Amino acid sequence: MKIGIVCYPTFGGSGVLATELGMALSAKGHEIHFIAYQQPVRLNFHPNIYYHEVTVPTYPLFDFPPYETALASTMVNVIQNNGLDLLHVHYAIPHASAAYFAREILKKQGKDIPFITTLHGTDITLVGKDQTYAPVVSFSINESDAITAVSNSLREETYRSFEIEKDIHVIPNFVDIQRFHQTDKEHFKKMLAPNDERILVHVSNFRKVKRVEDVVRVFELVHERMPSKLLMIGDGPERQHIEELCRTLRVCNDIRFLGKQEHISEIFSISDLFILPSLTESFGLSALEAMACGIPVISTNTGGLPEINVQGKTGYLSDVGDVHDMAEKAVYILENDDRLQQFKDAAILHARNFEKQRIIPLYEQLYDKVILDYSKKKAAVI
Ligand code: GMT
Repeated sequence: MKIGIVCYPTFGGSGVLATELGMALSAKGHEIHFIAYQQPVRLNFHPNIYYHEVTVPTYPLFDFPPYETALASTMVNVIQNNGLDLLHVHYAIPHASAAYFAREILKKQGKDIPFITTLHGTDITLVGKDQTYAPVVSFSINESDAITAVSNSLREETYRSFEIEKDIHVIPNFVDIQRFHQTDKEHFKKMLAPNDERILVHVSNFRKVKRVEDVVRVFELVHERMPSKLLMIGDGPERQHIEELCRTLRVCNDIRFLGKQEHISEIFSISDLFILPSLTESFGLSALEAMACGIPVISTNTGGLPEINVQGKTGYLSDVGDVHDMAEKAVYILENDDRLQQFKDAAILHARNFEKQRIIPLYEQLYDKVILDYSKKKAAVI
C-alpha cells in the first residue's frame, strides 16, 4: 500500500507513535509518505520512506500564518504526485480537518482517497473540547473514513465529549522491543549513582497536564527514606519552574535534568522506577517503553493508564495529586531487591502484550478494509 502519514514531528507521543508506525510499515514493504512541518524526530532512513515538508510562506498580512491551508494543499500535492491509497492522520487538530479539506478538493477530480484519524489524547480530552475548536474537531472526526483511539478510555471519552456517529476502533499504542529492552549499562549507572542509589525517572514534554511538580514531590518523599537519584528527561513550558522548585529543595543535587533525549532506552536500562503523575493520560506511551526496559511504573489512575499499568504487578496507580500514596508505593517497590526484581519482570512481561508485531497488523487490516469500502462507495456513486 502507499500510505500518507500526517503527524506532529516532535518528541510528543502522537508523533513518536506515528513515526514508529510508518517505519514498521515501511519495513513490511509499504510505501510511506510522511507529511509534517519538520522531519519527525525518530524517523530513520529507509528506501520505502519519503518525507514531505509543509512550508508556510509568510506574508505581512499574516499575523497567524495559515498552517492548516498549507497542510491541506501539501496533502493534495503528495496524494496526486505519488498515487497514495490512503491518508492516516495522527492527532485530530488540525490534521483531520485538513485531511477532510484535501479529500474534498480531490473529489472534484475523481482522485480522492479515504483518510483515517487516530485520536491520541489532548486532541479530545483538553484542547479538542475547547469551544474554539470543538465544532471543527467533531465534524472532521465524523467525516473520517475510519477513527481509531489509542485506548478504551479515550474511545469512551470521545463519545462522551462529542456527538460521534461512527464506530471508534481501539488500537493500542505499541513498543518495539528490539529497541526497548534491558541492556547492561552498569558503567553508565555507576556514573550517575556511584553509591548504588535507586534511580527514579520521568519522561514528558513538561506541560501542565503532566504535573511534573508531583514527580519532584514524590522524589523528595522517597529521598527521605532511601538514597536515590531522579532523572528528568524532556523539555517544555514547565521545566524552568520545576528547576526553580528543585533549587529550593534539599534534594536538588540528586536531580538531573537531561533535556530531550533520543536514546532513551539506554537511560531506562539504568533506571529502577518510572513516575507518571499526569492529570490525564490517554495511554502513556513513555510508561510502556519504560516497562519494556524493565521499569515498574508509579502513575495516576487516570484515563488509559489502568490499561497499561497493572496495579500491584507492574507498578501502582494513585489518585491524581496524591503524592504521599505514590511515594509510599514507590518505597515499597524500591526497598527490597527481590520485590523490585519481581516488578521489573512483570513490567517486561506485560509490555509484550503491546509488542509492535502484534499491533501493526491491526492497522494493516483496518487500512485494507477502509480502502475497499471507499472504492465500493465511489463505484456506487458512479
Ligand atoms: O495528547 C497529547 O498530550 C499529545 C500527545 C503527544 O503528541 O504527546 O500525547 C498523547 O498521545 C500519546 C500517544 O498516543 C499518549 O501516549 C499520551 O498518553 C497522550 N497524552 C495525553 O493524553 C496527555
